[in-house]
Amino acid sequence: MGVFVKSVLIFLFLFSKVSFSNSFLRPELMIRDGSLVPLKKQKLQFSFYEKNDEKYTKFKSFHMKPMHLVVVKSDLSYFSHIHPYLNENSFEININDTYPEDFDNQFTARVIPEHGTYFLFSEINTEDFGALEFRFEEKTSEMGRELPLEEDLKNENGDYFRELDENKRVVFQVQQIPGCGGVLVDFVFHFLERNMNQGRYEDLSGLEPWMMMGGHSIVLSEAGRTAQAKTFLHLHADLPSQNSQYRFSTFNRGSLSKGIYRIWSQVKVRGRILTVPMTFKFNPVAPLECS
Ligand SMILES: [Cu+2]
Repeated sequence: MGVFVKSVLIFLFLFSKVSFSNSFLRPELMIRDGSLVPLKKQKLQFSFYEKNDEKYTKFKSFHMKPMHLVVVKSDLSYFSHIHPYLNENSFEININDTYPEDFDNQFTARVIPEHGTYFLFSEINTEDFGALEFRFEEKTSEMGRELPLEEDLKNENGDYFRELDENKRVVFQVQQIPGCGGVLVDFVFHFLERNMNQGRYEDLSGLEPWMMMGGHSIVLSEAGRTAQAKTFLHLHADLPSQNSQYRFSTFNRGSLSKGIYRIWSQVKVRGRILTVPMTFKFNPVAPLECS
């Protein structure tokens, strides 16, 4: 690349306004054009620096990717889970662009669909510090609308459900098993399909693993006005062996408090990724009293 082109590119990149360091590395997010523009193809570039300001280089991939990046609008109305590529020790990806050759980057086309504030949660794996998570906040040039989070509907059994199309639906439950020092919380997605002959709903068939796991999910709290203040969980489920019920588990030591949450589950079925959001009320139960 010529020196002139390079300096123009450097000029076009501006530093992120809000990012959150952890005690190991300082992150830097550069956005082509300086700030996010709805539906415009833009390159995001993430770099990480050590305390002495040297660029960190010892990355390892996990779940088959060098970086997992979740981008949500601040009102949690939009979600995408994408995978920047490692290039000269920075992680790069074009958002609002398509990667037809990369199945795992099919959600890059509509990362910033409209004006507003966006939260970026990036996860990397390092040789020295293990897996690390970094959060960023970016705004487009206009405020954008903020939609309230509406709890999903419940069926006659009191379980949340969502129709995916006229023949597929998901039933969602939160189960809690008290333990010593915390509570095992299972987020259970049961995927069902209508049997055309009998009319009733049965287990969905054709489940496949995606990125080495049965299913992937992201949990975010309604509470917290900033990316840093939100509760963020990235959970995985095994591929169901008997039925089509995915169980995303976490041991709650207090990070999940009473409130409204949104979870997005992503599973691969018959060659396609199904992304299913659910908005639910969470009421934590008390852990066991253990001596
Ligand atoms: Cu990922």
